[in-house]
Amino acid sequence: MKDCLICKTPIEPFMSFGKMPLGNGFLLPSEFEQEYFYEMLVGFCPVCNMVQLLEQPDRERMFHENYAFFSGTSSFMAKHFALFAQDVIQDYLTGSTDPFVVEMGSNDGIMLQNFAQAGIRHLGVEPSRNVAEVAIARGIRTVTEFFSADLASKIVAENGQADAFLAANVMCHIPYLHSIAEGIKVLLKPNGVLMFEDPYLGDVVEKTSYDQIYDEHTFLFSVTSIGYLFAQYGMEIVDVVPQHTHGGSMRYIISHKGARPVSERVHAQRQKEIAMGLNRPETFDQFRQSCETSRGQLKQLLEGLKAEGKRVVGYGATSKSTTVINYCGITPDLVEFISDTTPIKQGKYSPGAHIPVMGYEKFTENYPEYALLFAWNHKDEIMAKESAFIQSGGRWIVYVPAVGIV
Ligand code: JHZ
Ligand code: SAH
Ligand code: ZN
Repeated sequence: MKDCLICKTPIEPFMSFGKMPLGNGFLLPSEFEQEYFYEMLVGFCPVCNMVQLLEQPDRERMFHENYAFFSGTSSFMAKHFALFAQDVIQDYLTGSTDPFVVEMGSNDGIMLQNFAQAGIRHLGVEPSRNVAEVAIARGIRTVTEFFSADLASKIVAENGQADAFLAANVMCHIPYLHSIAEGIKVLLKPNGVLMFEDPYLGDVVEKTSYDQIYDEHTFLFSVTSIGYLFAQYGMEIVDVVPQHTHGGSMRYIISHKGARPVSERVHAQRQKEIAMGLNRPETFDQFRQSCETSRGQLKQLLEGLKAEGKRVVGYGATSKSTTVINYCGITPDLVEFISDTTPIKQGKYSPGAHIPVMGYEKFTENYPEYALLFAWNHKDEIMAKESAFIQSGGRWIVYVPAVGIV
């Protein structure tokens, strides 16, 4: 039993993935012996409905000066964040003289560059030094720290309150969300908005995309669980906007209670969550069974291809793939190597299973018969540029929403 990180109700896991390494823990052979593992247990809180990890590595193990994920590796995501910034500017900044925007988890500046270019006062809060340095080099104001209630007070003292507090794919990474909510409460102007997006629990359940569960993803959010958390700080969700990014995400727009009208979409999405059973423990027993079925099918497919002597290469050394590879027992004899465009991952080995990670040229210079699409969330972007692979006779292996060859 562990206490729910949001409401302190004691909860039991509905699923164990067993011992897992760090999702972004790409490593060298000299580091194999000391590789870090933790027990990946997932629980559902029947009171606040938050889905969460019951054990998690310390934050410094995950976010540091050698962080492996650079947001700028996807051009589709760069466009997404340009549109996100445009929405913020149009909908929430036009009425303000000298507006101020804070982003938590700003990484290489993929979102804030749009505010910097528009001459809008901004501040990124990004603890992983190597990615933060990319942003700083591009003229984006960034502090290399973890956001917290203490840091929020410092930011206010130095810059005044913010019109908008933004966070993409980071809120769900933070177990100490009470400190974050407290900080945002202090940081936001009376009419300010909090806008954040993260993978949506409804999509994960619907698509059996269990690979969204790994060390960095402490939580899988829903409108219900997020509403519960922020209500404790006198804040409310005023709008929700589903997103196609990262395999199905939700954008939450939150303000101080009563400051803005609440969209009908918020209530409608809560009703959908009830209809999907996201408030019931049985849903997660069912989810576990679906994960087990998916695992069996993927393993069988890869073993069959191996028996036929086919070459299979992984496409995208994603953090998500760490869960799939280790949960399904995918070994270097089933997947020859993983192709990835991120320099810091190349020449290293995948966490746990130690499949080599190679530069993209290794993929193009000798196409395999099959590519296992670990970066399935970037499918449209990838398919659009891989016609030569298909023309060479290559096929894609996918596992979300179902295992198959496409
Ligand atoms: P991608 C990371 O997850 C970690 P990951 C984190 N926890 C999170 O939530 C999201 O990001 C935001 C490569 N690639 O985006 C680049 C190609 O090689 O699915 C990346 O290594 N060729 C913060 O790691 C990986 O794939 C390509 O054409 O699951 C994609 O990682 C493209 C498009 C990507 O996030
Ligand atoms: N927003 C970007 C980056 C997501 S990666 C995108 O959507 O692509 C998550 C980032 O959050 C990492 O760069 C990590 O270093 C950072 N992070 C983790 N904990 C944080 C915290 N407490 N405060 C601020 N950033 C944090
Ligand atoms: Zn709870």
